[in-house]
Amino acid sequence: MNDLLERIATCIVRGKVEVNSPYPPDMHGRDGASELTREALRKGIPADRVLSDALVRGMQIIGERFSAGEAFIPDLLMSAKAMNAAMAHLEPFFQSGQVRHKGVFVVGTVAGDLHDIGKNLVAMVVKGGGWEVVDLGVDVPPEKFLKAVEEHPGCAVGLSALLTTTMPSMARIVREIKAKQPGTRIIIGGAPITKEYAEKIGADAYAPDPQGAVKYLNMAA
Ligand code: B1M
Repeated sequence: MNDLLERIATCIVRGKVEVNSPYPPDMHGRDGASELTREALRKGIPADRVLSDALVRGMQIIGERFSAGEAFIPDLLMSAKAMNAAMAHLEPFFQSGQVRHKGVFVVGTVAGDLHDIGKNLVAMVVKGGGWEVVDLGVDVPPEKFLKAVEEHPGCAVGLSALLTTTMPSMARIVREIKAKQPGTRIIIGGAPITKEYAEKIGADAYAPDPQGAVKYLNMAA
């Protein structure tokens, strides 16, 4: 593992956002996720490698610590803040520079669910894949998805869920969109989601990661 990527992952795990961040006190004055990500990109480390080997890896580690009772909600929030600061530097690297869009992709995290990092990554990579992205945010109810689908005829929809408890809300959104706009293609994803679950609730596709979402959208465009 590249030392720089390891240091970025540590900043994500510890919630060290940038050099001036006072938290965590023992990392005071040291570069944070923001500066180190910029440095990695400047040194030519590919953006997708920074994403998977440093940022996503860091979030996985803090998630495991949370499961083990060794980290708590404030720690997760600081990690999310560090992740967002780093992601801001990656965004330009995922832009395709295309002017003509392949279509509109409406994306959101389903009702009851506040996790937005995975959804933001999907939005960023799909946008880079040449799609216009309409991001509805988090905790999005069925009616808000339906309104967006009506406003963007022919769009594809992406639903993200991170909690087993919000998976039923995903099923409800799929049911309501398919009842009112049957031609709408819906792709779902998120840590607890599987291909079998997508089939069960009548979604058109499951993507394990943002690249899978782009692949499906381009195939069906
Ligand atoms: Co929460 N949380 N959380 N959390 N959190 C998890 C998901 C959890 C697995 C942690 C754990 O127990 N180990 C657990 C869920 C357990 C379960 O349901 N089985 C959990 C819990 C329990 C909770 C709370 C209930 C905790 C509490 O309050 N007691 C609470 C719920 C709040 C709510 O949503 N109503 C809660 C809150 C939070 C924070 C707000 C503190 C924070 C979120 C901050 C934010 O998003 N802005 C948070 C975090 C950070 C996590 C973990 C640690 C990290 C999630 C993350 O960002 N991962 C997470 C543990 C973990 O995942 N290891 C956890 C990085 C991200 C890049 O991955 O989102 O999976 P992910 O996205 C991936 C793929 O899944 C995929 O692409 C992405 C890139 O590869 N993908 C798609 C995602 N969406 C897609 C859509 C697609 C295609 C692919 O197509 C449309």
